[in-house]
Amino acid sequence: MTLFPQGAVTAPAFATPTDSPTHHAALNAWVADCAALTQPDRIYWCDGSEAEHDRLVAQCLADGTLIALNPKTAPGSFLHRSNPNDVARVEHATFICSRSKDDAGPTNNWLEPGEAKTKLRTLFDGCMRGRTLYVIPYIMGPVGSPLSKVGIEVTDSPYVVLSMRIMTRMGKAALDQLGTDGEFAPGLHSTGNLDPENRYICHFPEERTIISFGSGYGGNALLGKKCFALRIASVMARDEGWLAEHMLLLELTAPDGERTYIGGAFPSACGKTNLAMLVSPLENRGWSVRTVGDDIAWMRVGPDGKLWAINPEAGFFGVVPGTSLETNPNALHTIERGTIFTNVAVSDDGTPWWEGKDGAASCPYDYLTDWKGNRRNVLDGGEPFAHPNSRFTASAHQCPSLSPHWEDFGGVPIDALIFGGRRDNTMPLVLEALDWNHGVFIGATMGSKTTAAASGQTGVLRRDPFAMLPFCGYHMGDYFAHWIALGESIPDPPKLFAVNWFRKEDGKFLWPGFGDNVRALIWMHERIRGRGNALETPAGRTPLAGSLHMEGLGISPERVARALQVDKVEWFKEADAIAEHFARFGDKLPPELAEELTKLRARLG
Ligand code: OXD
Ligand code: MN
Repeated sequence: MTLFPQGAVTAPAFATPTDSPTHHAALNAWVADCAALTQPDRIYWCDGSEAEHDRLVAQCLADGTLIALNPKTAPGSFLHRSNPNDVARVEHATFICSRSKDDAGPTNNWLEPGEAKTKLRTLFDGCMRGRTLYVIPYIMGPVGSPLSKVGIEVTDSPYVVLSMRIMTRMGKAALDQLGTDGEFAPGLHSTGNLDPENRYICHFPEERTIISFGSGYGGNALLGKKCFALRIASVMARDEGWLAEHMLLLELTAPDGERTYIGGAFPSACGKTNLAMLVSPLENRGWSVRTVGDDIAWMRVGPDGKLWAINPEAGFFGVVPGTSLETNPNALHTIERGTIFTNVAVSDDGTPWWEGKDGAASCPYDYLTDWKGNRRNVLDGGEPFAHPNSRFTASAHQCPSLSPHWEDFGGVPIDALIFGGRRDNTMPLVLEALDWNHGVFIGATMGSKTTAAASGQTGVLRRDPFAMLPFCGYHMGDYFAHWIALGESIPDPPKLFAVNWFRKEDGKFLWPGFGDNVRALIWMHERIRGRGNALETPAGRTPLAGSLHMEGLGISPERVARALQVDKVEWFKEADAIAEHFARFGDKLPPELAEELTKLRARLG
């Protein structure tokens, strides 16, 4: 495999296979190729050990990449401040470089692969001079699982190395899994000089390769996550008949011990981590939720005919602001120690702080140093102290609600899939799809208000099919067709649902959300087992009055009814908006989805 085939490059003397811990010839050749182009001072192969971690941390503390936090209030945790121009995913600078433009489809930016490589070649030329080139072998999925896949990230960022060590199974284990001729997805990354004008996150789906330049932000730089586990893996999944999805995974246990596994697609920063780590207010009634994953699911049909899912990640890269004991105690406990915080604020005693941390209580500090490093009086107002997309990076093992099944080799059997978004109106609290194709229609037409997870305007409604708009590595119309086709090939398919925790009335949320969302999950659990009453509405099935578990819910049945309402006037408008959305896909729109729209209109009358 030659990354930059056009133009000869000569590997420098230090980049010989003998310096490498592997006899994997293609891997050694590729690393040598990267080194020849980028001209680092050193090449370092990461082994994933504790000693390596400690050395890197010491180096990052010395050069200011990391700032030590208070060992009492945040033991083993560090703060990283990114360049203020580099705080989120950059969708405008993210490219699918498929051979044919049509394969990228109308929802992706496309660059012709040769043109992209020429551009990248210029940017990478000598960009690691004076720096170390780190080779990160990593596994997405449990070590040794037949569902796992190996990636190699070459980077010049020690922050990326430390973060990949948390987010993936990294180092020697990955090289062992790869052997001397295993397949891997190559990824080359450099922060370059962080010039936003020269920022390119490029994917070459046919070569399963990622090349990312000019950003150190997680979604652009931790190549195992969005780039491999979603954009490249979605193409692999299409080719091989499985699914790579932007979904949380959770385990719901009923009082009788029966378990339901649920996957949930929500756009970025719409509460996936909160739902995955939900604390059930009905725990004392026997209903509990445990976490399997909070962002990505790889799913394939198992021998029993069900869909089985793994979480390919080993940690959480979550949005910090709003995380409190009230909203997500499990996340708060997860990040009590051993966490890399990026772009949060810090108190004078070195305790990390963010908007919403104190819940209903007031901020205990008079002064805070904001995410840009400016010490300000907390009463001064002005910009938030923590960036709205500030993040925590923490190992899954630190999560108190982690399911004992979270790294089962074969994954967990999926009973339900949820599609959710942030919408002020139209979409009810919970809706059951009439059948598989109707569920795919719901996924394909998901709308949600934009958030700070990507650069650009926030709070505007956009269609984000399957929460995959920024992550699907091929033509979205073909992706819909893949979902439709898969329905026919799963003998025992999961039930499909939509949810909307964010519906508003007079500017206020109708539903309390957070832990109380378990009530919608319980209704799903019942529906999957042929119980739980439902009302047929033109949009799908909603819980019949009295069939949602209401014990301890502090709101009136009338308010719940309004949260569940399917308003025909809103849905007429929705149908028109869906028609407009579908028009983008031209003749790639599967006829089954056009038919679903016709059926929706017919049901509306
Ligand atoms: C994420 C995202 O970081 O979706 O998970 O942006
Ligand atoms: Mn995400």
